[in-house]
Amino acid sequence: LAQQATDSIRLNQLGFYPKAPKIAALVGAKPGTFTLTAPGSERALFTGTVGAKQHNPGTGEDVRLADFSAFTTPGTYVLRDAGGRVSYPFQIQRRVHEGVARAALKSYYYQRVSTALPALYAGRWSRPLGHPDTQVLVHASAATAQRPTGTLVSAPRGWYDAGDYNKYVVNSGITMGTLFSLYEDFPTYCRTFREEVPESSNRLPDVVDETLWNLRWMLAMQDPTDGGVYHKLTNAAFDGMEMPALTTKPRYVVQKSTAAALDFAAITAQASRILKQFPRQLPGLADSCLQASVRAWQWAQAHPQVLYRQADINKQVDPDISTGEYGDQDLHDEWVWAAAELYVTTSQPQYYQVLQPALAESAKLPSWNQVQALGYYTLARFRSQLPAAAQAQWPTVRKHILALADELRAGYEQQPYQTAMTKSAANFVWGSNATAANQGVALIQAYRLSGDKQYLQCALANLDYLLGRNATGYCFVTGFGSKAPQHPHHRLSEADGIAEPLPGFLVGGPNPGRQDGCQYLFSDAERAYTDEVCSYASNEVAINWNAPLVYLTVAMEALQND
Ligand code: G3I
Ligand code: 9MR
Repeated sequence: LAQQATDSIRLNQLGFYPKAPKIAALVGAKPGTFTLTAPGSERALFTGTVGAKQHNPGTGEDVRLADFSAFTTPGTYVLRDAGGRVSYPFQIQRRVHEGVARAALKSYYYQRVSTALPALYAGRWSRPLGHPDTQVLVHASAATAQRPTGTLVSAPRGWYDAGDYNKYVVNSGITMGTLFSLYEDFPTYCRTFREEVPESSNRLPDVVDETLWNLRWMLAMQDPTDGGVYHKLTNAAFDGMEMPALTTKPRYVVQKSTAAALDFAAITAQASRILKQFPRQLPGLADSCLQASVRAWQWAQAHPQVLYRQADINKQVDPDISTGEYGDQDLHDEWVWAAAELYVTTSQPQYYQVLQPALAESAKLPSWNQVQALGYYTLARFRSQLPAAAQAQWPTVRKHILALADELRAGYEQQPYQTAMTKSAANFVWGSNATAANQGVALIQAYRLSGDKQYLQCALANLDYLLGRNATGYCFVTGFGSKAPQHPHHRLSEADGIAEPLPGFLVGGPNPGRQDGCQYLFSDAERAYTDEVCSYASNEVAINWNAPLVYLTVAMEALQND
C-alpha cells in the first residue's frame, strides 16, 4: 500500500522546471537528510540536507527548507524527510505550468454570461444560456432625460464577476488591463497559446478572443447620449445558489461613476492598440474603442469626482442595491492609468499633461482600486516609442517599477516559506492570493526591464506559494494539485450538481478579516482560509484574481521555455 502523503511538506504540487530553483517547506521536520524518490519507491535519486529550523511567529510552526534545485532530471517524484514523511507527488518537467495556465484562461470561458456553453467546449460543465441581459433596466440612480428610470438597455455578454452573477465595470478594468498586458508583453507566445473555446479556430490569439467577450459588454455600458459609463450591471440583491438559466430577477444598470469611466477609458484605449493589429478580422473595432475611450475620458473630465457610494444611493432611490460595491473613493490612480493608456495609444500632449506630474510618484502593487502601476507597466512596454517629452521621464518610471520589485524581493529568501508573501497585514486582505499573483507580475515587469534573473526567481517563488508552498498546504487553484479547494464560493460550481468545482479558478485565499462569519480552523493571517462554500471572504473566485494568475503562469511558460 502506498504511504499516505503528509500535507506538512509544502511545495508546488504541480512541480518545477528542470533548471529553476526547487524548494519545499517542511513543517515540524527533523533535521538531517531528505531524499527524492519515485512515488512508491524508496530508492534515493537525490539526497540533500534540510536547512536550519525557522520559527514562524505568525503560525507558531517551525519550518525547515529542503532545496533540491541541483536535481534537474525530468520525472515524477516524491520528497521523503528524515522522519519518513512523504510529500505529494510532483513533476520536474519543462512546461510544468502549461496545463494550469490554459485552465486559468479557460476559467473566463466558464464565466461567460448570455451564452450557452456546449459540451464540446465545456465538457461536464456544459450549461444552457443564462442572464441574456438584453433587457436591462436603467436604475433610478442612473436616470437622465434621455434614458429615464426603467428605460431598457441591451448589454449582453461579459463575464460573471466572481462567485456572484453580476458585472462590475471597475473590476473588469484591472482584469482586462492585466490580460491585455499579457498579450502586449508576450505576443509571440500568446499567438500559439490555445484554450478550447468556440473561437479557437479563428485567426485571433485566444487571449484576445476571450477578452473580446467582456469588451463587447463593456462597450454597451457606455451611455451613447453622454459618454458616461454605468458603474455596474446587477441584480438588486445577489441571486441564490442556482444555475444561471434558472434566475429570473430583474437586472439594472446603476449610477455612472468617474471610476468606471476612467477604467473604461484605460482599457478601451489599450484594446484599440491591440485590435489595430487585426483589421481584417475586426474591421472598425479598434477605432470604435478609441472613440469610446475619448468620450469616457471627456465625461470624466466634466464629472471628475462622481464616486459610487451604495449606501447614499439606497437612501435616495429604490430599489435598494445590495450587490458588490467596488466603491473606490480615491481616483488619482485611475486618472494616471487612463492618461497613460490614452497617451501611449494617441501620443497626444493633453494626456501627458495629466500624466506627467504623477510620474514622480512611486509604484504601488496593483489591485482593483489601485491601478497606477498598470500605467507604468504600459509606459515601460512602449518606452522606445514614446514621444520625446515622455522619453525624458522614462528613467523615473523605470526606477519606480524596480523599487516596487526590490521591496518585494528584499529578504524573501529569509522568509520561512521563501516567497514574497511576507506575513505583513497589507498582503493578507480579502483576495490575498491576488496579492501574491500581482507581486509575481510586478517582479516579471522588473525582470523584463533589467534582465536580472533574481526577479524572475522571486516571481516563480510566488507561483510556488499559490500552488502549495504556503502555510495552509493548499494548492489554491481548483482542479490542480493534490490538495485543492473543493467548495469555492462560486454559484456555477455549487449549483451544477457536479461534485468537482469548475477547474482553473484561483480562490481568494487567507484573509484574517473573515468578514463572512464562517468557521475557520485558524485566525492568523497566513492560515485564515477555509474551504467552505459559505466563505466568500476566503474561498470565492473572481476575474480580477484569476487575471494575474493567467499572467504569471503564461509568462513563466513563455520565459522558461525560451
Ligand atoms: O482599504 C482598506 C485598507 O485601508 C485597510 O488597511 C484594509 C484592512 O482590512 O481594508 C481595506 O479595505 C478592504 C477593501 O476590500 C479594499 O481592499 C476591506 O477591508 C475589504 O472588506 C474589501 O473587500 C472587498 C470585498 O468585495 C467587499 O467589499 C474585496 O476587495 C473585493 O474583491 C470584493 O469583491 C467582491 C464583490 O464585491 C462582489 N463580487 C465578488 C467579489 C469577490 O469577493
Ligand atoms: O455571493 C456574494 C459574494 O459574491 C460577495 O463577495 C459577498 C460579499 O458581498 O456576498 C455574497 O453574498 C452573500 C451576502 O453578502 C449575504 N448573504 C449570503 C450571500 C451568499 O450566498
